[in-house]
Amino acid sequence: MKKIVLALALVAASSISAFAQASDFAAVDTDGDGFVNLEEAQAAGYEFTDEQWTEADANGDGVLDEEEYSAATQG
Ligand SMILES: [Ca+2]
Ligand SMILES: [Ca+2]
Repeated sequence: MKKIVLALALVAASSISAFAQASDFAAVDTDGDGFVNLEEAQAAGYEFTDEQWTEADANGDGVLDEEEYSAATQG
């Protein structure tokens, strides 16, 4: 059972990175308001903890602008 879970986690991790490379800010910003909120980020396959989200949201407005998004998702 543990092996299955691990395998699924690996598949999920590899598909997330593949998607991240193929996607850009505009694609993740599905409602087109110019910001990526946590729901949009999660829908795109990113998994942010509250802590990670707070850290990524440099100006603290609760959403990521393109600059914050790039910084959070690259590297
Ligand atoms: Ca948005
Ligand atoms: Ca922000």
